[in-house]
Amino acid sequence: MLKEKMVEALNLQLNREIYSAYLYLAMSAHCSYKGLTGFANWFKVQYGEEIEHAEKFYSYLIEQGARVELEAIEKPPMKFGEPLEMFEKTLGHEQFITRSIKDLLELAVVEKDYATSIFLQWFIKEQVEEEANDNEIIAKLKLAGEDGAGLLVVDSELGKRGH
Ligand code: OFO
Repeated sequence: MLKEKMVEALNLQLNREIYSAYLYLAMSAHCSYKGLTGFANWFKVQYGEEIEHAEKFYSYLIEQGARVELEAIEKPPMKFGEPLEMFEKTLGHEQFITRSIKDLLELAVVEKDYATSIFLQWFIKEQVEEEANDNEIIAKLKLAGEDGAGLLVVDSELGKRGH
């Protein structure tokens, strides 16, 4: 059985994952509006991944017979600027999520909650991957610079990201 402190922290993370999904859906809509269909695709796939992350927390709480408490989801911004700025914001958000997962793991270790520690390992690895993907795209966008043709090459590459 999970301790109350842990149930609260896991529910908070569930909310943060849903917010991540919401944020990336808003970014996808913004890119579609600007005609950047490849970027829109990338963020839409990311939205789906975040829903999966949220569902992992949801299922873990259910499996442990713990309370699921769905809190309000914060409204994401509507304006994001140019693609480079968007990916810098994305990286910043993922760094925040990484810290949040690490805090959860620290709590699990302090509480000697071995099951939750093991459950969180997947997220620790996933965050390394997410930050690496964002850094890679940021590097490409920096190379493209102000060059519209370069931006379209990155857009077409991101359009290939599958579900
Ligand atoms: Fe983007 O990894 Fe979940 O939030």
